[in-house]
Amino acid sequence: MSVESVARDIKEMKIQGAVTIAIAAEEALEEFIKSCQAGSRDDFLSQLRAEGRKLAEARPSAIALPNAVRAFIEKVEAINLGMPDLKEAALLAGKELIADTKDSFNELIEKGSEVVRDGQLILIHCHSSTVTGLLKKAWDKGKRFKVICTETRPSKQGFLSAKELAEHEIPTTLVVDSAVASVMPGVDMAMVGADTVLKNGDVVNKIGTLGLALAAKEFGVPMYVATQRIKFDTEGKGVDIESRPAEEILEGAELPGVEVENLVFDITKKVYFRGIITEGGVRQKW
Ligand code: RI2
Repeated sequence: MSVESVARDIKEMKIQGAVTIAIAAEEALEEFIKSCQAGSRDDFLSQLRAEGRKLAEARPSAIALPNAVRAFIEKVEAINLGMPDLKEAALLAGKELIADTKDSFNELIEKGSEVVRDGQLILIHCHSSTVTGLLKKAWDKGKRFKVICTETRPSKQGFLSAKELAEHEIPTTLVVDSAVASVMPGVDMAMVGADTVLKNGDVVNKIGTLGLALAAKEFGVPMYVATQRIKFDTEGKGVDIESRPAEEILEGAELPGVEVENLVFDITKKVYFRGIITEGGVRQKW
């Protein structure tokens, strides 16, 4: 897919999940390189940077996107060749990066699956391919547990999680977001993905994560975040907390005189998490 199509699909939530959008961006840059007709190294690199910028800004709260674009461009800039050899070498470098991103996902779900215990009731939020991947891996290893998915208004990404887990034959219950505190006393572990891990360790994730964390703390339920290191804000630049169109909440309803605020992400302090799960393993406590 072209850079424009991928950037549009990310903005319109047709491509969602922080690591999925990072991989989609890397693949879009690969496609761009294939079709690029630049005649000189400088022209090639400046076109690649311009395409990268279009992708990097598509989901402001997910730092994996600019991180993936930057990693891609830095890899290509480090190749000391002119055209046309640079194009071939850049394609190889891009393939390597895509493979690395996918490998880190697989390593994470393998290591993270060890956190899951037999008999647990696990509460998850939104759709994190990392969390659902980790749970499916634990199930495949023979662990038996149940999952509660929040609906995750307004885009209802929790439906995706529930469907995916049920298709894997994992016993799954869907609840509305406002039921989180009510179901929490029966939960053994809460787990969420991340859009960005800020330099101070706080976690940017789908709206509702903060409320879930507060409820988990109140009821003494351990909460984990599962995230690839590509989502770390290593430079400390921070991210914008994205607001999306009111229509996502209103769904055609008319409420004259009512201001609608569709905040999409929130920030949860690191102290709310029992541990962080990355491709490096499980780190209990911060
Ligand atoms: P993976 C999603 O947001 C959710 O907030 C989810 O927790 C996070 O991405 C991580 O997803 P969005 O980017 O990378 O779809 O684990 O809006 O798939």
